[in-house]
Amino acid sequence: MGGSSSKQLRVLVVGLDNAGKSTIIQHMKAKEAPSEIPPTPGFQVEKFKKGKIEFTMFDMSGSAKYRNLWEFNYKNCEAVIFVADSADRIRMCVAKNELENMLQSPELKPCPLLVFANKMDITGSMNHSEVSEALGLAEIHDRPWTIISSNALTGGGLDDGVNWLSKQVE
Ligand SMILES: Nc1nc2c(ncn2[C@@H]2O[C@H](COP(=O)(O)OP(=O)(O)OP(=O)(O)O)[C@@H](O)[C@H]2O)c(=O)[nH]1
Ligand SMILES: [Mg+2]
Repeated sequence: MGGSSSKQLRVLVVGLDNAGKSTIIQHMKAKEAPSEIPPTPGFQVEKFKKGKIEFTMFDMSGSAKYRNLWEFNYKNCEAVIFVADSADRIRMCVAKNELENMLQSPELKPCPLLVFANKMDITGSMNHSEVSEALGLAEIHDRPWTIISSNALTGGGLDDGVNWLSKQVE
């Protein structure tokens, strides 16, 4: 009480359908393995506190028919989490295109970008440097970014991601 001021942070969470966005958010929120989550229709807003930060996460649907909703939150957000399915080699180029489109939008501020190379538990999945290369992250110069391998089922890597985001906005 009194003195411990908490900071609000609005985070846009995007990536292709089935990447694990909602599972990641549920795990961050509840600190336990989430039960099977259905595809997000449109988007959903989740709020929770971690350390000194009150996160508001805009959990966007990655489904092709809803991806046009992402841009309505570009103006509004102060950080972006892009979730890639490391096991989905075939659609990694689609993910790259969507990421590029987003980063080219003048509406999106030069806010921090956290990329999760999710589903690292799946045999044969790409490691984080392969995902980084496939997404062309090295070409991003207009904002702080990082890539972290994650497993949304066990929570592996999620705290590292939250800590990185928290540092960026301190
Ligand atoms: N093996 C494994 N499965 C995961 C992981 N993260 C999520 N999943 C599973 O992947 C599926 C999709 O997860 P969601 O969290 O619904 O994916 P989403 O990105 O929110 O998908 P949309 O809402 O459709 O855009 C679910 O069956 C999850 O249980 C992970 O790290 N490893
Ligand atoms: Mg979802």
